[in-house]
Amino acid sequence: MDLSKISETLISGKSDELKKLVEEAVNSDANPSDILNKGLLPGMDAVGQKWKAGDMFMPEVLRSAKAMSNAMDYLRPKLKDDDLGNAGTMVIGTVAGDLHDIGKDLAAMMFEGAGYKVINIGIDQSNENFVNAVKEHKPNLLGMSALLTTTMPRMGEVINSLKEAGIRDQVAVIIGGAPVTEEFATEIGADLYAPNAGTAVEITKEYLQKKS
Ligand code: B1M
Repeated sequence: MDLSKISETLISGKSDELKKLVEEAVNSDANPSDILNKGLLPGMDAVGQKWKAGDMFMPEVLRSAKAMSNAMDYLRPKLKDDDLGNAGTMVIGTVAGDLHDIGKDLAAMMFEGAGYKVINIGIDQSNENFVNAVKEHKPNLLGMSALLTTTMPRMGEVINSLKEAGIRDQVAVIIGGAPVTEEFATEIGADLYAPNAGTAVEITKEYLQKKS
């Protein structure tokens, strides 16, 4: 089966059609790992590039991200454990007191689309929950999102808690959300700041490559 059709359908955001194509590919004995790596991931990569270039807008990106997520719900059980997570493991959540999840979920889907195994711990997560998730899942990347100026300080607190737990060095920390800035990220000791989910994936890749 021509897996580029899967990429194209993902870019166009046609969720039902995409799921049908992925099902057809699985039934025609295509390797699930190839469906992911040669169909879905290049499609999501192209979405990120087009968005950055201004050739796609937020509603279209969200449609593609939803289509990716639906296709992944079907494909995930068929993948071997090491198919997902080639790029690393990420824990992501929205900080305590903050219920906004649209940007965080978009970032989570973009990271999953880029080959990360993503553990999305959800909204309104206490500092302790972030630290416990890092201890439990041992990710190489921790993502935090905050949309309120009143909840942004939780991000610095989580970083301090990671230090206190002696695990700060084990994980790169990326933060984002509308009120968050590069200056704030530097101030609280985060490794990375991204103004949007596409950039987040890109700068993380560069950062982790440099580190390894
Ligand atoms: Co709220 N809200 N909200 N809200 N809300 C804002 C954030 C606000 C700016 C609106 C305003 O007043 N103009 C304002 C915050 C003001 C401030 O603190 N500076 C605000 C407020 C005040 C509130 C309440 C307090 C309102 C009230 O009840 N009085 C309340 C707080 C609830 C709480 O959290 N405790 C509240 C509630 C809500 C809803 C529940 C109604 C709803 C959230 C629904 C949901 O998320 N499921 C909501 C919404 C929708 C918004 C706005 C309108 C849109 C946010 C959004 O989803 N944008 C927002 C106004 C705005 O931002 N224009 C607003 C789309 C999304 C894709 O963008 O999340 O910024 P965003 O994500 C971007 C980047 O920031 C980045 O990537 C994404 C794009 O690619 N990014 C990351 C985000 N996380 C990242 C993580 C990364 C990397 C990049 O790496 C880990």
